[in-house]
Amino acid sequence: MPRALITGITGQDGSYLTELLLEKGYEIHGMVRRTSTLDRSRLVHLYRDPQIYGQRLFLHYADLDDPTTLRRVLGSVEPDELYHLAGQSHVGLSFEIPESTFEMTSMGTLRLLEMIQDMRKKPRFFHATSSEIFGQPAQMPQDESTPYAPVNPYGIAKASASQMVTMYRKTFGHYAVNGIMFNHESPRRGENFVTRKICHAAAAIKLGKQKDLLLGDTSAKRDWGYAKDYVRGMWLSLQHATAEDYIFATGKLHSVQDVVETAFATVNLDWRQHVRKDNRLLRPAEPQRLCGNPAKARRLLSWEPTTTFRQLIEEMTKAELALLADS
Ligand code: G4F
Repeated sequence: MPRALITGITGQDGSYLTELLLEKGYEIHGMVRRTSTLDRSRLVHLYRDPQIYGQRLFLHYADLDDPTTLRRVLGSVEPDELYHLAGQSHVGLSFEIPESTFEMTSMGTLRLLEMIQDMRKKPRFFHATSSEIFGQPAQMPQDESTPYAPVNPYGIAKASASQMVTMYRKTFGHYAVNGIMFNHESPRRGENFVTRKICHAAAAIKLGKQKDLLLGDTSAKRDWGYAKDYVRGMWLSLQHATAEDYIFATGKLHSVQDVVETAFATVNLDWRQHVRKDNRLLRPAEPQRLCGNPAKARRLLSWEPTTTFRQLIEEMTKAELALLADS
């Protein structure tokens, strides 16, 4: 049975990746941080299943800024594949907590690479990096050769972590992959990201549980795909004969305003009556033209995004309606 270790297992991507790897017959180990609230809601259906938890799924306390715990877990699990998804992933917040963002994202990745360096049997390593490394790129769409030009602390931390991954691959021969993930969403997206915030608000307003929706820059554009497709890309990239970097993206740009109009149309509401601008939600700098070309992933991995933007936003909005109706 192949064995995988996942950092960030409790997040959106970690939970979908766990489900995919269980289907594929893996034994899965996840690293979790000790926090005052035990938020494992995305894994709860697996955690409560006695056929799975403690049989094929195991959770271990460890922290990216606590090397002893990392080394202990890596040494005892001896994974075949290590998926590194953990980190402070909110771009806006990275302006407020730049040091801890950099520490966790950049230094945390370096620590894992150094520990792998000391291992006799090295796992294949997947690093979930971000389109934010491109910041304000000269070319659109971006591919694996586009120069990094990050414009916020998060993007800078991801850029340096990605360069470390490349360096350990080229210099020391590690099987180490950068998956350059463009925005990817789902009903499991955190509530402070814009798609979930909008879909939640549209559903809550429809049900009379919320009045207004406050947003920052609604003209901002992103390349938005479906998270389940992107975790399939993570797995595929570690099955390829050689370690490569890959863009995972749809190649299509949509604005925050498009998300608003699609979500409110799904619940038959006029967005103009509910959406307002709040300048406090504007960021000091916005990336531009972040749109990916996934041709290499298509060519080497036969990877394709399966869900359109409209399907994604409609599904997220309907999931919010169902969740709110139950609460
Ligand atoms: O949903 P967002 O917060 O995502 P962002 O900043 O693009 O980052 C996400 O995708 C990256 C690329 O894959 C990841 F690396 C990163 O970890 C994260 O998953 O914001 C999207 C856009 C931005 O331009 C933001 O300024 O929406 C704009 N926006 C407008 N009003 C808002 C809001 N964003 C948020 N979170 N909340 C608002 O009220």
